[in-house]
Amino acid sequence: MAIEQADKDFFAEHGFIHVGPVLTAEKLRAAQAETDAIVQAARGVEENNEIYDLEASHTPQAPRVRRIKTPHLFFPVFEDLVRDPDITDPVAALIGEDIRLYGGKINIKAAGYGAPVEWHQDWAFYPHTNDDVLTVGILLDDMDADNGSLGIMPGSHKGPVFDHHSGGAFCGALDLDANALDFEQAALMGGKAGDMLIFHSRAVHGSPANRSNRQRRLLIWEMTAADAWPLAGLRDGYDEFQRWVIRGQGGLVPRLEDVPVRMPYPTAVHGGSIYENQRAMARQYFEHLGSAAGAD
Ligand SMILES: O=C(O)CCC(=O)C(=O)O
Repeated sequence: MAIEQADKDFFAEHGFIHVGPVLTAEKLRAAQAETDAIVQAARGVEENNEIYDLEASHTPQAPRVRRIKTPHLFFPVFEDLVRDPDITDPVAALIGEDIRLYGGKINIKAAGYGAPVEWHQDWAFYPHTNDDVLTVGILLDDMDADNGSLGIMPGSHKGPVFDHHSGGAFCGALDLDANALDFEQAALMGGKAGDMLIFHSRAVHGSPANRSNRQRRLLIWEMTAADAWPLAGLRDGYDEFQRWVIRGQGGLVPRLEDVPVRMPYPTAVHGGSIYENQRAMARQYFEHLGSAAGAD
């Protein structure tokens, strides 16, 4: 899908764009089948590990997976998709030819209970030296208001980094009492399986639990300009940082811009994933259906 100037203007103004289909039917089926197989393999898994983030109601006998972490590190189908030009071309149109993958994940909202993600800015987790930091979402299922659509606050990427702390520690979610945003204004990002969405990492976004009888799986790539360096340091070390230049060239000269920054410290009380981090937030916006006790 070619990105036109009108798309760039829309992105600059609103902080997101719906790119349209980027996966062929064959690639979509392969990604869906691999995701199903990974979820099946969670049978017997006792607790969160380097691959799985599990719903609070998960048991080894009845697996409930809420996220597959860094699928590109473990599963070739997903490593191939990281570098697929059908995916990186629209990204290059927005942030240039030199692109680094910062991270990746597959968020799974299972039918009937799949967990919400509370309102947040990705940039609050990983501020960089410049603004060319994007979140790229590839729908593995049709997504609509019923099965847990992602909502994005239009224009919020142009505003501040909001406070994502609770009780003095980072909690990965906007403090609803400190930040009076009208989330009714959020744009609901629907689409078809195989479509791609892109939003700026400072765009405020979140999504409700899945009450429908259809699962909603979203493959997410965090992509940055190769000269954007993470201000909190190289999480996985220098070699790994440079290994994930997925298009064009890396280098040793960060590009510095006057960007709003708030550091994600002290670290979250509950570590391991955004779902865990957000357990510590003072007041939740979305209803959590995921555990027998009714709290995710
Ligand atoms: O899966 C979703 O709807 C939200 C994803 C997200 O914001 C995240 O994982 O950081």
